[in-house]
Amino acid sequence: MSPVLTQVSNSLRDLFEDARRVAVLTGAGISAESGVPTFRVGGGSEIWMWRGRPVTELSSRELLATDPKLVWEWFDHRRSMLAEIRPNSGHLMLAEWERRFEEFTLITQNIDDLHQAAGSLRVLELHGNIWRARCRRCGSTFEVRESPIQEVPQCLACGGPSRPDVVLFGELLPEGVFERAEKAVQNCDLFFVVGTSAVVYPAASLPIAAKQARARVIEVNPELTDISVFADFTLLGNAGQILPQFTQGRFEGNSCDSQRIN
Ligand code: BV8
Ligand code: ZN
Repeated sequence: MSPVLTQVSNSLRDLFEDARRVAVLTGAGISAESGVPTFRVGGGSEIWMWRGRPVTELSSRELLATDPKLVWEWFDHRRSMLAEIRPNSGHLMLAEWERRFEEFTLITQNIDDLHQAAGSLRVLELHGNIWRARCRRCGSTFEVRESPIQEVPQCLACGGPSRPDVVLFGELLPEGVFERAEKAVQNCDLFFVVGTSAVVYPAASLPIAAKQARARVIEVNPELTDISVFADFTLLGNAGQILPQFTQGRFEGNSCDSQRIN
């Protein structure tokens, strides 16, 4: 089992300062401190439910085929929550890291646009974006910022019906995005896995790809996950508190290494 720490140690800071190519994969957990519900609550036992249905059904290709209006209502419910929500220190820190490293790739499973709101300029959105719609007739995409929506938004190009421009369960990821993410994690020095239960594929395969290549893998999560075994270090804590420690002052001596748990 890799070292499990509760604070960033001086040796981790050295790794951070020496890194030239860094990649980060984020999941719902990085938005939790902003007040956005995660998909798995209570340590992964229960799944987010709405109108008596689990998120895996509400965000599924099948439901879009049978009840597109309900799918829009589900995403509009989440958009109305997000309208008042701001990025937290975890998002802001990653936006700062984008400017710090020679090569920096931010890969997110989140559709909440909070990385962009925090100032991240280059975000690989594996699962799309909740503020974009896609025409079901001609495929063109357009922004839909109004929330709640009065009716299903019509395509600006052809007037056809639209759907949220997000990847539903059972759907393929956008062309090329996953491949660019995979290439980044296979060529980086450090790969951070922040706030994800690493259950959903193919996103969850990225930490394994990083490990098989040459990266040192650092996990940031209040709980251990399915990929903790692949991590070189697991930092047990909230992203908003842990990530800033990589650039904050050092501890005297090496006392913090004694923060290991295992
Ligand atoms: C695909 C957008 C090929 C929508 C999402 C049967 C048929 C078809 C496919 C499958 C199948 N069986 C399995 C699959 C594959 C499936 C899959 O993986 N299913 C899972 C449920 C097993 N994957 C797919 O369908 C993908 N496509 O495979 O295409 C294909 C196609 C057809 C047929 C065959 C193959 C598409 C998956 C994308 C789905 N869309 N999002 C929406 O947002 O509603 S996925 C969605 O769920 C998220 O984007 C994210 O990826 C996932 C949730 O995971 P997390 O982000 O990790 O969130 P979670 O709540 O789980 O965990 C939060 C973590 O944060 C916890 O660990 C917690 O401890 C931690 N945390 C909490 N607070 C903090 C914190 N960490 C740090 N700081 C804190 N403060
Ligand atoms: Zn159209």
